[in-house]
Amino acid sequence: FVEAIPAVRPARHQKVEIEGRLIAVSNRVARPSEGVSPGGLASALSDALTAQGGTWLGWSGKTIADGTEPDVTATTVDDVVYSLLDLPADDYRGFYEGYANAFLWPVFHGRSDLAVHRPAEFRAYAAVNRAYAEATARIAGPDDLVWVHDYHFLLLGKMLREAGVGSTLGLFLHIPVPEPAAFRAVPEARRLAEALMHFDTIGVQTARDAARLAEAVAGLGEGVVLNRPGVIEVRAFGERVRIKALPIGIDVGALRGELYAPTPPEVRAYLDGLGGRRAILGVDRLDYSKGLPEKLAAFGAFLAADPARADEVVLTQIAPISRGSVSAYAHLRQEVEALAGRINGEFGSLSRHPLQLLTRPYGRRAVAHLMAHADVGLVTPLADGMNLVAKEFVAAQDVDDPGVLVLSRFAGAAEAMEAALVVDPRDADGLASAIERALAMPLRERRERHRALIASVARDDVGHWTTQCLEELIAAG
Ligand code: ADQ
Repeated sequence: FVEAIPAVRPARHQKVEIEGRLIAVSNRVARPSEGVSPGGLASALSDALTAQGGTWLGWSGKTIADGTEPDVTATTVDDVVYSLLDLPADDYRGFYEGYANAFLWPVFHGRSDLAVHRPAEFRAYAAVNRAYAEATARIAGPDDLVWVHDYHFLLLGKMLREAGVGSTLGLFLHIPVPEPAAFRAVPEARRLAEALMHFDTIGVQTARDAARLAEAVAGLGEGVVLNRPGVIEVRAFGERVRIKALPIGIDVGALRGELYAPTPPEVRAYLDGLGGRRAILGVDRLDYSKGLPEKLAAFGAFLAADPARADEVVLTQIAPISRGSVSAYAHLRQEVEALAGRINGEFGSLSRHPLQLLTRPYGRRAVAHLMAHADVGLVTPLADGMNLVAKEFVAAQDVDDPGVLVLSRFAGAAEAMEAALVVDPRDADGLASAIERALAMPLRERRERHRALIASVARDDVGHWTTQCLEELIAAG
């Protein structure tokens, strides 16, 4: 059926003319030599850098003895310099597992109740940001564009200026922005807000995030918010910054390319084993922001409404364990496994289980084929910057006989995907009804909804995103 897929323009980044070089900064770096097929962000950055030439600065994956000076090693592949930092083990742990993932991540995802704040971890976060600032200062020239990624580097703008970097500085925040009150409650809120003001431009996923960030930062600095068409300007702490919604997209061509390859044997065996049952699919990292307990509870409610359905459908939930060393994730795993066991215990039979929970990772090809053959995709986060799985699910569908996307209104993706069945995942009965509606949806309606969705997913793809981000950096300079 892949023949029925419409032609899409390649998502590869189109080169943008810049005077200097592009310097991308992110925690993780994907080098071509590693031979891995990286996820969305890494391949987007890789494409942009390959087209533009430039430097990618990030962590080497290695830690060094505590108290040692961070070490930078540079290697060049084609036109891209990979500048990789070895960081002291304690600093890295406090920065990454600590302040970034056990504190900022929950706060920014509206889960301040799960946030663990330890002053020493903030000091480690600042030390790692400082190490990145110094490494960047050694390579950045005045005409270069420095493009920083994500919540790991909220202090970097100010530190780069203090290290004498005169380049244009941009931050892209991949995660959602919390309500201003939650931002203000962060012990270091003023310091973070002031540091953010030293970027020239900040990209976020949605218009809502842009408005929230502007309000939070301006509020903390007793500044002003100026709404201009498509961009917000904040003046505070004696600085000015542009904040703009630049929704990230996927590489539609690469995803579809996976569908031309033979179906992986494990997926083939699974499809053969369905035996006429309808397939519902979930693909998420095992993260409390992804709404997994809510999704499973709603599936339980869907089965409880008519237990005979347990023989007619199967929900396959792929949820590889992530950040296992952060305690909230260990609890979540127990909760999700217990719920899955309960649902299968209650509604399963000697021969069939209505729910398959798989906590090991699957490759991109297997996931693409699972998506292509699913009748319903369930993407139900409680908070999510964008959620690329929603876009991938749409891109993987057969245009003549597409599956239905059920999408949480709390995913950034929902801002441009109104043709999905948009739900509030906290409402178990509402979500159960959406599953029912998706399974019963007539072909004509499925096609109409899919046509609207694929049009926006293909138009606002990852190449469009990188080009827009670079144009915004140039405009802000
Ligand atoms: P993530 O929270 O990791 O990313 P998401 O955007 O859904 O979330 O996924 C990123 C990639 O990982 C996708 O390509 C997806 O296919 C893949 N992936 C997710 N779960 C998988 C699984 N179980 N098995 C195999 N592959 C899986 C952060 C933000 C998001 C934002 C992205 C990009 O949290 O909101 O969309 O960055 O900006």
